[in-house]
Amino acid sequence: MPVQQTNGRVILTHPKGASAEILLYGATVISWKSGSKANSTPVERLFVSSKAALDGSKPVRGGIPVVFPNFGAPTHPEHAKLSQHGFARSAVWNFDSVVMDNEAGVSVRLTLTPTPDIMVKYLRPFHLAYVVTLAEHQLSTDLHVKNTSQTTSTPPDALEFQALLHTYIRAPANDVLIFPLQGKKYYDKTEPTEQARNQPKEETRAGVDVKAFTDSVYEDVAGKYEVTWPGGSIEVKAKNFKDVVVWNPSAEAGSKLADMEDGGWERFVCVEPGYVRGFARVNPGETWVGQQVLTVLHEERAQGQ
Ligand code: TA6
Repeated sequence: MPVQQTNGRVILTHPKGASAEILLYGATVISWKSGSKANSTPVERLFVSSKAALDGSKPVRGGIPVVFPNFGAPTHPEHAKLSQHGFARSAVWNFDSVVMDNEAGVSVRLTLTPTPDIMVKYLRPFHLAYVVTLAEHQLSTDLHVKNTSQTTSTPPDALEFQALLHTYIRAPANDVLIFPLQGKKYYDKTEPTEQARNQPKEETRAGVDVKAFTDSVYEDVAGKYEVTWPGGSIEVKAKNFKDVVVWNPSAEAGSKLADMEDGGWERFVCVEPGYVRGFARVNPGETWVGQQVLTVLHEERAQGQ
């Protein structure tokens, strides 16, 4: 059964053993097991803290939370009443349809439109669709943002937003390197003062590590990154997400997160494609699409291989 729905979750299974599990709460992918290249056992590729709330009581600590319409604390006047990272990751989405179901893969579409809970804090009309596609060694997640405003004003009544896929990649954080970000401008959110946090730096490292507390917002990057560690690597490809955030709280910040399992920061790196510097704009009737494609490139060889 390639697509199953059960108690607020959508489960995708691929004929060659891969699987994905999505909570309707936040449209949060909480598991992606890719077909293994080293042996026949599917391998979990995402990190979800064992202390994460999966009952809809708070955003999931792990998986792929959907961040919309604001990244971080709100800065746009229309987002003033919204919490950190916006409402999409804590709203219950609707299971809309099975988009594809064949040998190549399985794909489902979830949607979110303004609910009473959203409308008390966000007045804009919008329609979100999130298409999750599972292939044997790949997971795609596409966020469609439609401005459903009926106004015909000049200039057009644009919907201004930020969007990001907050992907927790399961990996040995101390051994991870992320390429290519060398020469890219970034903002270091671990700096102690607001002024320093807003001062751009240039990435000098060929491979970015997260051995220390890391919270870096890279602006205008190529949209294709490799997350590597001894014996494994995952490619992150992004379209329309012009920026990327690299985050690992290390013990310094991770130990302060109530829903972070002990030492959890040692087992993931967040590589988060987003549109977070400035605001994306979409005019009435138009749709903006941001895409992330995660591909397993290679992995530990099974013993003796
Ligand atoms: O994406 C990095 C970041 O913005 C960090 O600053 C940290 O706050 C992280 O997101 C987690 O945010 P959350 O609201 O899920 O605790």
